[in-house]
Amino acid sequence: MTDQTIAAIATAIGEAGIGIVRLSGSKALEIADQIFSSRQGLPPSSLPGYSARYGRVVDPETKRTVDEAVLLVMRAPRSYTGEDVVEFQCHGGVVVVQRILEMALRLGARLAEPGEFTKRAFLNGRIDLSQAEAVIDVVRSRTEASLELAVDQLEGSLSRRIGAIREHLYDLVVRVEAIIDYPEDDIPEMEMDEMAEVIQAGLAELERLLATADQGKVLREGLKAVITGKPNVGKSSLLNRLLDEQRALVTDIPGTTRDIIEEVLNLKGIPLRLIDTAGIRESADVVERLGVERAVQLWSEADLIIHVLDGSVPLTEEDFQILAQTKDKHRVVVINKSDLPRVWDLADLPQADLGGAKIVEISLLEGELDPVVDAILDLVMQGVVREGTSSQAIITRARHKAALEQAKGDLEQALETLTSGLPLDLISVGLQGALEHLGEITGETVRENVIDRIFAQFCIGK
Ligand SMILES: Nc1nc2c(ncn2[C@@H]2O[C@H](COP(=O)(O)OP(=O)(O)OP(=O)(O)O)[C@@H](O)[C@H]2O)c(=O)[nH]1
Ligand SMILES: [Mg+2]
Repeated sequence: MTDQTIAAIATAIGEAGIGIVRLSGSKALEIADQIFSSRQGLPPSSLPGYSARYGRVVDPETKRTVDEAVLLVMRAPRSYTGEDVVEFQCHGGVVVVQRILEMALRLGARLAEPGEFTKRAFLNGRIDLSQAEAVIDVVRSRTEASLELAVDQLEGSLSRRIGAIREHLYDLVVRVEAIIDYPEDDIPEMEMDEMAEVIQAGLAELERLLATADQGKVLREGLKAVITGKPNVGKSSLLNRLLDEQRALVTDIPGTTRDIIEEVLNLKGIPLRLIDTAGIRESADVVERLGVERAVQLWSEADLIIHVLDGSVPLTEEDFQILAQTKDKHRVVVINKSDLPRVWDLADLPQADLGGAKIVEISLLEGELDPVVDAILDLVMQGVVREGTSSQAIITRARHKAALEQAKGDLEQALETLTSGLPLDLISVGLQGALEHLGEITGETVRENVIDRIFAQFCIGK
């Protein structure tokens, strides 16, 4: 464990009501003593944990006051990181927080890495790894549903579920090892049945958790909805209408949108990552061609494709191509410009390429948007968000899903070994494997580089 004291600006840089500089480590109070002078003249190091004092931050070199501030003191081990922590709450200005940080660094602290405060909380056993991951999910939540999920996980909903499975498996390992140690005793039939039951129960629990993974991913990361279609059909108009703002340029010149435009929309609690793209066509223009290439690439990454067609102009090869190439995707087909005379109808579309697409006809210029929103929600609800959120743990991360799948494989192997009467050592190997993989979720058995990667996603000061 490191005894370096770290410091960082914990609030967003910019003008604000207050700005916070945070220090954590054995020297935090000593540093505070040198730069903070409280109204009553008590040095911070004399204060008990969980106290706040009003005073001035003074540069020890120039003796000049940098700002007025409130100092918070939290003492080890009862602090966020488990170490001594002090926070300077000063006026929120870019220079003020910067100056306080610089003084702390000058006096022996080092600049914190992204997520290092939370990493210390994990390393000091204040929270487990799944809870640390939830911290960043709370910060990044875009909708109430994703926030609720993150807070549940932060409070240990997943940790408890995983912990319970591990406990049962651990008991089983102990039993198996005991039998291996006394091989002369015959294993009673009942014992075997009981062991199989424990493994089966573990498997069922893993399956229950895994079944929530699709829903969890959508709630945490949002659903990637790509708006596509040939030029000038109204893709950018759709984006603007959904966002209720003039986000993308709309003109009657085909080929207006060239770059990818991405915005997040909260659709009844589900974060929808809406992506407007260049209209699909062969183009001699290099910039436009790059835009089209990126648009086509996005089809494969999309959770949902919104294909816009123009009902007022004849169908073209591009329309057919897009329909054919996106037919394996969840799709909403929007037939736009219903305020103008229609020159083709549904029967003209290749039925084989329509698949399960939801088809809506609207006018983005003057019609209601509800049919499109309902169609998107319909797909989302039936496809991914089956049960709605509940207080039970939901798997939100690919990392957790992968670990659960591996644990499941291990348990299946253990069960097979047991039922086919193979040596008990092999069962033990399977059980140990499952324990290890489950431990990766909570962090008991995780590798250093995985930990580093997780905390690297955090912001500095968290
Ligand atoms: N009459 C009518 N015009 C529409 C409707 N929706 C969009 N438009 C017009 O169609 C033109 C193209 O709209 P955009 O939203 O820019 O189309 P786009 O698909 O993004 O076009 P590109 O970016 O060039 O691929 C604009 O002049 C819009 O005002 C509609 O429902 N009815
Ligand atoms: Mg456009």
